[in-house]
Amino acid sequence: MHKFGMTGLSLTSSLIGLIASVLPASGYAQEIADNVKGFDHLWHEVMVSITIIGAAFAIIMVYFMIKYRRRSDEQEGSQKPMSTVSAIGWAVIPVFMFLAEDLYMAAKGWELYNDYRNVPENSMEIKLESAMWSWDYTYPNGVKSYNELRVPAGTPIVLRMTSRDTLHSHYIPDFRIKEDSMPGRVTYIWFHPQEPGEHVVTCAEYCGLLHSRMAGKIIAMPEAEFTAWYKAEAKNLEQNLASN
Ligand SMILES: [Cu+2]
Repeated sequence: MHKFGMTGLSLTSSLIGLIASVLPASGYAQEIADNVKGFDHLWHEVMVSITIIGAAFAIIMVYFMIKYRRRSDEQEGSQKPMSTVSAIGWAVIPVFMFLAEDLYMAAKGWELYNDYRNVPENSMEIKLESAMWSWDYTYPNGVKSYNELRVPAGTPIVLRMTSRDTLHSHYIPDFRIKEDSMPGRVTYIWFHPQEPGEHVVTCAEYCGLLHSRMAGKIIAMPEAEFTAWYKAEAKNLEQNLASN
């Protein structure tokens, strides 16, 4: 009996472990996806994959070109035509092998795309209106800034974007994210500055004469420093409004 009891217990606990590992993480503390690592990793995998496949094809082709080259003008090949079955086999099997590889990569791409579209909980929401030729940011407390976005390091940031005039695209290379902004529609991107530091913002959608000058920066600050700056700016804003 005792023995049975133990088995039942360990079975139950391993069942609980299994269920816990299958359940989605939502409901628990949400882990913030690392898009930078994810995209870099996928890019690396794609490069490795095409390099290996490309090199293998090139080596085999060169080997065959030398081995089966024509040695004199009169020489004729002795190879018999392939049977239908082996011709189909040689076409279909490699296609599925490479397709499997492509689908595997594509699945990883979809996963990353989902991360890129799923805004983490407790993100700080900042409005962005792009215009010829500037980035106009508005913080939740009404503070505005132009071409320079200060954010607290460690907090995910979501930009809700629209445009005053034409199409622009808010591109932050360091965070591997880019999204168009356009009049009459709200689009979004989010990023997670984990450390204090500066990051270039640039416009990635040709928007007229000064498109190439449409650059800005994200300044991720230590949280306490950001809070002090944020409060001071809010106070300035209040005083300006009161004096007008
Ligand atoms: Cu632009």
